[in-house]
Amino acid sequence: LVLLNGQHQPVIPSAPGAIQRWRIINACTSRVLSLHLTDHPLTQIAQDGAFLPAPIDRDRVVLSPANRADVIVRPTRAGQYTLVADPYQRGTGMMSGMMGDRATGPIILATLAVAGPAVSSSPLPATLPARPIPPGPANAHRELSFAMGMGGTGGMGMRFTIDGRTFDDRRDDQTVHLGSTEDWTITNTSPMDHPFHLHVWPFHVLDDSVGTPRTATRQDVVLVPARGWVRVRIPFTDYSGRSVYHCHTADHEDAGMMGTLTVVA
Ligand SMILES: [Cu+2]
Repeated sequence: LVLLNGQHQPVIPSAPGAIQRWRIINACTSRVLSLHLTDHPLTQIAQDGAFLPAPIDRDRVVLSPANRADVIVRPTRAGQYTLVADPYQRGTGMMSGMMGDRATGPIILATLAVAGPAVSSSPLPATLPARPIPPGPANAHRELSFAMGMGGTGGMGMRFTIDGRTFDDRRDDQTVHLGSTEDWTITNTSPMDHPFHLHVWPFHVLDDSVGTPRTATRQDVVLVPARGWVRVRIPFTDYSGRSVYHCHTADHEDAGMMGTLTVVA
């Protein structure tokens, strides 16, 4: 069961021509939401709370756990529009079957009910105040490897590791100098996707192994494809101190798929 603001399939009233801004947060523990609104584009203006360079009409917005998207919805005609989360395969082959991704059909999240007299609203701005990507070359490159294997606690179940290790808050996994810009390549040797999340320092996605269109803005969660990789550019500005990065699939994080990061002045 997937709820929207604690409600099952709520109705969102609107009028023809009226603008609504929806900030959609994927608060699911492990589900990737592949969202579309029937017969209507989702005009995305922000990702993870940061403006895109310009509004973009999308047929579909894909949010991994903890991703956020701000979308503008302006129906031109009266009618019923359905917000749907389509099935999304988080893994390949056997893993996908084990995770039950195939068994899940489309999920209706809400209905936009458009009725009444038309209203006029001002056009969207052509450009938005996005932060540009920090120029390269980066001061340093790092590689992180997300992996899964057999033999979790007590030898049973799965192990979820980053660079072969599970989380230990007494260990410093990465040490970075304040003010530096780094390119990190996060590889995923496992047969399922892992959403990489870094606290405190948002990043630009440079590239990934499956050609996902870039958001061209700062984000703080990115899906690392099964048996693939993502490359991100991280400006370590503003704050020194200790923080963490982790998989945002909650059960993987709980099993130790997390590391520590120390930014030193
Ligand atoms: Cu994971």
